Amino acid sequence: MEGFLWRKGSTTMTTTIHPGAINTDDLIGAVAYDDSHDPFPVLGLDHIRFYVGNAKQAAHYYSTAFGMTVVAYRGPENGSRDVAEYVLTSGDACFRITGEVRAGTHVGASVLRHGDGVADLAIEVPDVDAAVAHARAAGARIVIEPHDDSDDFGTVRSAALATYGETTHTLVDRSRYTGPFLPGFVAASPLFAGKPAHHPATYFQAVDHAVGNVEHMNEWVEFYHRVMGFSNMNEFIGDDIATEYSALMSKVVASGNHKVKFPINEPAVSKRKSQIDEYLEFYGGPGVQHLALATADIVASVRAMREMGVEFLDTPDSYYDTLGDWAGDTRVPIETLRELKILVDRDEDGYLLQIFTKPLQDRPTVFFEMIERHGSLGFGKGNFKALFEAIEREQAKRGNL
Ligand code: TYF
Ligand code: FE
Repeated sequence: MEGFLWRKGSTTMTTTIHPGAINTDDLIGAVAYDDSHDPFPVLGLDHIRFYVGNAKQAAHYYSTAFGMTVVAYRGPENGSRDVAEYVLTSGDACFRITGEVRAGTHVGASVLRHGDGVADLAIEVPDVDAAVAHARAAGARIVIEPHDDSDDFGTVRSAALATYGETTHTLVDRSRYTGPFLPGFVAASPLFAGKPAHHPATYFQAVDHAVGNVEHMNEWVEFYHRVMGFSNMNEFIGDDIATEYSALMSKVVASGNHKVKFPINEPAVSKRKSQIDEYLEFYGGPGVQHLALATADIVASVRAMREMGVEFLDTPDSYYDTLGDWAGDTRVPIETLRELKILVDRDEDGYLLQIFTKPLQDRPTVFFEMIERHGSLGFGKGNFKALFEAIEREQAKRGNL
C-alpha cells in the first residue's frame, strides 16, 4: 500500500518565498548530538494536540488563518464514535485538533474547565518502552501504558506520561508506520483551497518551542531533568528582571539535540497581577502558554496571516526609533519590521526576528509566536521588556491588571 509519510526532520521542503530546500533543523536551531548514552533519547516533537469545543471550526481556522493543510481525520464515519479529530500540517509541524461529538467524554470535561487549549505535547522517541521505564523509575506518572495500535499501514507503539496541570506527553514510535497520521485515521482532503496565490505555501515549517505556565518553575525544570534527561538552556528570567518589569520567572529545558525546547514560566510577586497569574486563573491551572512556530520568512508569513485576520501584539514606534543603534544588520529593513511590528534580538551567536499573536480564543490563554532564527539560539531576551509591556496593555484592556 502506498505510504504517506508527511514528515520527519530529515525531509526538506520548499516555499515560494525561499526557493530551494529549507532545513527545518536549522530553522529551530537543532544541534548535533550523540544520544547513545542518553537515558531518554528523543527524535523531536511529534505533534501538538488541542482539545477544543468544535474541532471542525478550529480546523477551518488553522487552515485559513495559519495556512495549514488538513491531511488526516477520524470521526463517527470511520469508527471514532465519541470524538472527531483533524490533523493539520505545515512543513514538519503537526497539529491534532480533537473535539467531542457525544456528551460525556474526557475531552468535553477538559474543554469545560480549560476552554480550548493544548492537552498533549507528543514527542517522537526511538524506543517507547525504554523511555517509559526510565520515566517511571524517575517518578513520572504513566497515564497510558506502552501499547501497539495497528492498521493496514503498520504499527505505532505509544504511551503517555503526565506533566504540569492536566497536560500530557504522548511518546510515539512511528518507525514501523507509513499511514497518514496514526492507526485509525484516514487521509483527508484540505478543508480550504482558497489561499491567495501571493501567499507562501506554508506560513511556518516547524514548532520551535512550547512554553508552560506553572505555579512552581523549579519543580518542573527538575522534572524534565530527572524524567527526560533534558538540560537547562542558558536563557532565564530571574528575580532581578521579574521585579523590574516582567512579573514572571522563566527557565528553558531542552532535549540533547535541542529539537524539543520547553521554557517554563512561573508568576513573580509584583505590584500588579502577573500575566502568568491571569493565565492560571482563566485556564484553571497550569498549561501550555504559547507555541513558537519557526518560519523561514517571517515577513511573508506575518503579512499573509495579517491578511487572513490573525491579530498580533502591537509594538510602540519608539522601539523602532532606537533599533538601528543595537540590532545591526538584519535581512529585513527596519521600516518593514516597524510596519509589521516584528521584534529583533541579537546575541553572540546571531539574531532572531519574532512576533507574538494575541490569545487565539476569547479566554486569555494560549497564543502563538512566529520566530525566524539567524544563528541565535535564544528566546528573545532583549525583547522581554517591550513584549511584557505589550502583554500588560492587553491585560489592562481585559480588566485583569
Ligand atoms: O519563549 C520565550 O521565552 C519567549 C519570551 O510570558 C516569553 O517567547 C516568555 C514569557 C512569556 C512570553 C514570552
Ligand atoms: Fe517563546
